[in-house]
Amino acid sequence: NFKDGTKAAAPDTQTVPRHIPQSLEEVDNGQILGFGADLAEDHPGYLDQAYKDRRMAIANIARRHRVGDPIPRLEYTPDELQVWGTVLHELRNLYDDGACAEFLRCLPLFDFSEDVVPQLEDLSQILRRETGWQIRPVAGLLHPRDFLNGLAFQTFHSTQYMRHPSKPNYTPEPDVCHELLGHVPMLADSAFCDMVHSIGVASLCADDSQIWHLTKIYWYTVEFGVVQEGDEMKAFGAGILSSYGEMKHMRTGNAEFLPFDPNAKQPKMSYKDGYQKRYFVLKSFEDGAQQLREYCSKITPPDIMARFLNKATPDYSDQS
Ligand code: HBI
Ligand code: FE
Repeated sequence: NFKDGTKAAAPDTQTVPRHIPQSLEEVDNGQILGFGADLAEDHPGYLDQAYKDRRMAIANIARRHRVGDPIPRLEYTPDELQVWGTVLHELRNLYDDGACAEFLRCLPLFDFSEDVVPQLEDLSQILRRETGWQIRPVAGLLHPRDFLNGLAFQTFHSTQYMRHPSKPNYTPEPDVCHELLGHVPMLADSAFCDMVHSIGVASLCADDSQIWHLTKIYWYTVEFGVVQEGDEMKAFGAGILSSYGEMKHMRTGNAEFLPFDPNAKQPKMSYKDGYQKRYFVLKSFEDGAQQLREYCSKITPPDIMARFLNKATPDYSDQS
């Protein structure tokens, strides 16, 4: 799970009105927090110069990428492919039992195989077709405001590098396995997308403390959310869907399950001390989307709500 970069919630001291991004181009994808190419001492790749060079090369693809251009394809190394294969193999066995129905419906659209690391560009095209969402490459952990603002433009910022091969079951930061197995399949479901979109729209006019609240909402839904199906709890959060241990932990019922309420004070996020102690439960994505639209309307002027939320699938015709 993420190590840092999400604690930048200083009190809002600015006096001039904040500029609200009018297009995805205005959402910064360059301000990377936490690990850039300088990995921290406790990162599994800290002493591996070849790994750091590789990370730098991949980060440069993201820095050079312009909205509307195809995402450059990466030739993954045998080491990287091995990691992907191992992770996919392990997780696949858990999905039938632990993943929500929407995830199971969407996963086959992507045709994942242990023999090839999927390319962001191909997945982005599938998402555009299914829900109108798209992927934009990013070098690492983005500032929360920029990351959340991207969601308002139906854009998911995704890393493209692989976790370190010494620890296939662990990464302290998002990597391509987490993004592609945890996040991307859910973004092919339109009810889920509506819910995430509302979080993004709410972030456009949010002050810094509201951004912090939305970061927690994002954490307890998109990263670690569960949805009730009959009398069972099924995972839709990417942090569960991309972690063998987290999925087992959630399914064996040693944690607490509480109803999701975006208006309530959200508990402190824990990402250092093992698995989640509590999960928040949605009745459905339609229900979650409704709750989040109501929250959004409290902090977002009606004209901005209308402009962003009533819009049909974005028009990509000028980008091809
Ligand atoms: N950046 N690249 C990337 N991926 C994330 O999942 C992510 C992020 N920045 C912030 C973030 N997640 C969350 O802490 C929330 O602010 C949304
Ligand atoms: Fe994530």
